[in-house]
Amino acid sequence: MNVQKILAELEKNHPAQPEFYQAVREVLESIEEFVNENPQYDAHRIVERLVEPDRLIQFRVTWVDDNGDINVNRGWRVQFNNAIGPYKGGLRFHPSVTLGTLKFLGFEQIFKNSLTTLPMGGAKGGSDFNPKGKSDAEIMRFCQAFMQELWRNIGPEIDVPAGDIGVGGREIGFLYGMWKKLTREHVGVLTGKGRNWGGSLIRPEATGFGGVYFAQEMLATKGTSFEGKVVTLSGFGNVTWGAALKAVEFGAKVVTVSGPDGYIYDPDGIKGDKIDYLLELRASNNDVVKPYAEKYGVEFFPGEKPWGVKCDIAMPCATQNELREEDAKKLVANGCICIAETSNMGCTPEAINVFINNKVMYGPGKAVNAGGVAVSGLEMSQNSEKLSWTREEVDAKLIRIMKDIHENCVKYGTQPDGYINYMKGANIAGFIKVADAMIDQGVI
Ligand code: 2IT
Repeated sequence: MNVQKILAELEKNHPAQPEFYQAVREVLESIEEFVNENPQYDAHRIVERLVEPDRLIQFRVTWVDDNGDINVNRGWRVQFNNAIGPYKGGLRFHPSVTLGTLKFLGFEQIFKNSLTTLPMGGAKGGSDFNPKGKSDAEIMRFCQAFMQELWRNIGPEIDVPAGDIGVGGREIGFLYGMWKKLTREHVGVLTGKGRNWGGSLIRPEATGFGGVYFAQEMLATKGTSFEGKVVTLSGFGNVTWGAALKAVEFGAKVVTVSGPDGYIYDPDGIKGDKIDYLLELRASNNDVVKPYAEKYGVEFFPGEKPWGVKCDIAMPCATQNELREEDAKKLVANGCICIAETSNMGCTPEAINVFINNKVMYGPGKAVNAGGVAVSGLEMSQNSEKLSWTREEVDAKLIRIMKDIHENCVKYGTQPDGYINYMKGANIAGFIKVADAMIDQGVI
């Protein structure tokens, strides 16, 4: 496999999508040696086929705001690869979303979903709609307009969207309502549904819980745990909330959360009511964390990220490329032992190099945050058998899945000196299952 040639072709064929190139480059560089040792993959042109999405769907979303004005947004669904199961992946509503963003996320999702051990292909979708400052009624009308286009392209055995940034339980409800009205079916076409109409217990917490379970496995390789550790988190949404709950339950002290406006530092630890308050912040549609500082009398650092705060464990839980080289250097200098990337591609390639060169444990998003989509997969299973499992049952399965992902990363990522390169391990393990399925299914 000629990585440089494939990347050059990719840039030519998919102009101006730097996040997509970044995600592809990381995977190709990680799997290069493995692919060259296993010539069947090149013989079937697996990598060239894998970097090209199966299908891109783009549509206009037209909706009316509370003033009666007409608004126009773009909507997309990238159906990337369904070799191992129906397309599966979240929807992101954020003004920064472009087709390139969704291609990077869809590409990552292929490997992540493969790692979960469940039968799910990779997809992603969303819109450049900005939920900030919108009323609930505006959000509902937007979701309805979005689904009026998307519904033809999805289905419980075709493509099963879920939430991501800007899409939580409320939005999934509005999207599902319109799907149901248009199709007259009540089936498991979206995940992250409400508990009383087909949703799974633990799905809201799953990404954060899974991230902490994975980090716990990483720490165990060094004979340590969350007990008594200081943890910095970024973000303040669903993922951050779940991670904070579980890290505190495991005996850690969580000292930061952040938003686009800056970060807050709470030296007493974010626990109990303070964690629940994050849900209120998210529901307010304001996209800021400063009110936390005002409510609990702690310091707010406008425009800054939390990576300069001394910690043992750092868990980026917000958005892509939010942890850069200079942040990574600060974390290493401050003695951080574990970076568990709970967001998608939260660290830049330069930051990852700093961790790997310093032999600091770094878990990549596609492994660490796979608990979210894994419990989505369990929601699909429950919908198919028309049963709902107990909290204990879902949690036990999530723990098993995160342990399996960790074992797979160790299997393919352990270096001769014993350092575990989780990025390499996750990319190779995720690749094998999809690539072998593609070979089995012929040239399609
Ligand atoms: O990035 C992700 O894995 C998600 N946003 C969750 C996807 C899903 O289908 O639950």
